[in-house]
Amino acid sequence: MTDYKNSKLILDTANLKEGTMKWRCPSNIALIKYWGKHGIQLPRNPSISLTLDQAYTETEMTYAPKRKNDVEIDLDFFFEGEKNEKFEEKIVKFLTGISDIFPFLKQLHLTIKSHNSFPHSSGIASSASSMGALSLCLCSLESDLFGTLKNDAEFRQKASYVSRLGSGSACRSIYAHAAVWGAFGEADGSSDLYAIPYANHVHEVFKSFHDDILIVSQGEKAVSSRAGHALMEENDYADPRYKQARRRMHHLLLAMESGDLERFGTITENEALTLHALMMTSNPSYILMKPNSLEMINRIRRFRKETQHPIYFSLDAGPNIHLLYPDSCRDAAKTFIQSELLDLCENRHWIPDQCGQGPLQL
Ligand code: 2P0
Repeated sequence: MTDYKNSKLILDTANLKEGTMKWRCPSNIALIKYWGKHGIQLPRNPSISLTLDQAYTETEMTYAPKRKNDVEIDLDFFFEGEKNEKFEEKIVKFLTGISDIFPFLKQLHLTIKSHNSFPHSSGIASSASSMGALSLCLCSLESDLFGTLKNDAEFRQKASYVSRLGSGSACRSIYAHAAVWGAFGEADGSSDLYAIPYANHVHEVFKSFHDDILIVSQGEKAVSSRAGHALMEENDYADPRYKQARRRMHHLLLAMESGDLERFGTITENEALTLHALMMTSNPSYILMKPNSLEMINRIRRFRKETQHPIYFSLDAGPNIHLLYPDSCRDAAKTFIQSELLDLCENRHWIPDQCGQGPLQL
């Protein structure tokens, strides 16, 4: 089993110079959903996602010798240009938890500045992009200070592993276009510990696939994903759900390999609704979709039936609708959004996005 604990990564701080690293990491949309976990973000079932492009976090990390010796992790954290104590506390906890992987973190003063390309309160999951960007900075830091992780595959695998410890879905954001996370016999090299790149196994049509995010509500979610995952432990449908996810994974991987959009879309929509059905059947039960989410779903299905355009939807753990379609439907989708969906969006707000190249070092 991969274990990244490494007590040798200790610095000679007498000769340490300041340095900075910066990464942009996009968010991702799961097609087969990760919902239910054990241990430290170990998934109950495998998942596959498309990596987005325009919805991203940029994180800059500056290091210098430690200044405060009375704390384990000496960190100043700025979010959207302002010192943010709440996030700082969370990140200190995360960094403390991974200090057996990066023991040198206890020898440094870190300044981290982070911002999102999308409004913080837009209801878009930011944990995937923010944990991805932070983990990439940490691996770059190790690489710079110790000359390790020079091989790209090795670098990304460690970044994916570390980001999973922060937020499960983040581990899939490390790779361009598509990623699989969770041990699954049909995906060679897949693991519960980190995601693997999957772009080489999917049809070209998915490399320019669109995912426009229609903002139904920007409010904070009533139940966090962390709490939602935990409720799966007592959900009566949990076991059949995990079996179903594996069956759907099998069919979706085949559909994505061959470019069968109808099969892709049917499975993707069923998965999105299953995720929300699991929330509704949790105890206590909860509902994150809004009336306008359902109205959009009805309009998307009606539009597809009338026009035969392969335009489908997905949902994250929230009320917003992800509109998924191939680049060939770009014009039809834009007209459809403007004429039928924008009036259902909060303040007519939407984020055009698409499948992208994955993280970028800046
Ligand atoms: C996913 N989601 O596969 C699923 C489906 C949202 C919908 O994983 O507790 O923030 O940090 O591992 O990754 C969102 O939950 O949860 C999520 P943690 P995370 O993308």
